[in-house]
Amino acid sequence: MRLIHTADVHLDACFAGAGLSARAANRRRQSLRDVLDGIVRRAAEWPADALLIAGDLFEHERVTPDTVAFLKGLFDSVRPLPVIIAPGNHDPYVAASPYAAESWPDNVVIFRRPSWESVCLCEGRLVVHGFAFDGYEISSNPFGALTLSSDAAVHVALGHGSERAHQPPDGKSYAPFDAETAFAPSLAYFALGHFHRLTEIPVAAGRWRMMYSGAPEGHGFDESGEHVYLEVEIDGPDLRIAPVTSDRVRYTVHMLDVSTLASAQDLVDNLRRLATQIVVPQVSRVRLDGSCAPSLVSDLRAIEDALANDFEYLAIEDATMPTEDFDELARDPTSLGAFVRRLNEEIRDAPDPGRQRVLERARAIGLASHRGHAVEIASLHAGEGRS
Ligand SMILES: [Mn+2]
Repeated sequence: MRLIHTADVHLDACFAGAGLSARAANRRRQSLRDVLDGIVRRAAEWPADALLIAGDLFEHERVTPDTVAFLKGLFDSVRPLPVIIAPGNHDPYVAASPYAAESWPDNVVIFRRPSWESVCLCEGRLVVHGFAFDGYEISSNPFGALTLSSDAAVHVALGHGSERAHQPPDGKSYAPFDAETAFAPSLAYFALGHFHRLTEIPVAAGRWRMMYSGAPEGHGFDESGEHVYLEVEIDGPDLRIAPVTSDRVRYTVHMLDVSTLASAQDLVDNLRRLATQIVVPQVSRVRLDGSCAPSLVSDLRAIEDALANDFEYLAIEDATMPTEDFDELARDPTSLGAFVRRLNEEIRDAPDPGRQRVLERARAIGLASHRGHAVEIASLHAGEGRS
């Protein structure tokens, strides 16, 4: 028996949280459609015996009529492949949901209640058990209440919820459950949605497995790295699960020390190398640190524009410290110029490297204090002391 398991596509997601521009968000929403399209086509070509979608296919509050038309057309195009949907907390089965209000192709099965229902497929050789969120909070939690008949069929469960031991500490839990209580004898596979990263929930010895496929493409910088869907093969007592890369865009966060770069061209070259590190286009946040000439980072928006073809989206954050031209400052016809000139001479004539470091710090602190910047005296002692 072959299954494809995906979840948490979040069609029509907003992307405001990732700080993207309206243009970038439009491109990201299209990418989510393209990713789902690829998974559904793969299910038809492999071919899978069923496509399982474990909730959060779209966002109820934002889903457009056109996205509903897209889904209907997509699912219709792979008939008679069964498409089984267990609505989650973002796409609950409520009266106003397109799940309830629209008619769907006859190969689409949508669970409607917060209690277990079953659908028999493949002339009764495959039974998929699932439930639906009936609101943003589920009215009754069905985990632990699954009972199966013991017969020759392959039994698979499909649902959306938070396994307690793997719940991210800052996340709100929905339909919480413990892995062991979710088990039912003769269950082969539990296809879960809600956690956006691929996660296997370890279960006690037996021939069943419990997986979160994760979202097939990330939705923000907190979902960086590769995303997949799962190809599951159940062959008698054998169960094989293959994660397949599905994301067409990947969120990445980089740090780049600019201290050794001579010009903005070096910065561009370094950013281009980051862009080619992985094969899929990146939605990247790059933080620059170290020290450099102010001219190197004076127009980062221009660099973002210049690299529009290298990155899906690029946001450069400047955390650099400016390096100073002390010879230039020494020519300044002010008391600051006189101060720098004097320190430059003392540094040049310093009797040893230790004394030279102290004088360099004194010059940096004097300059910072002249400009009204906060001066961290502790760093003077820390740098000098024990050498
Ligand atoms: Mn989700």
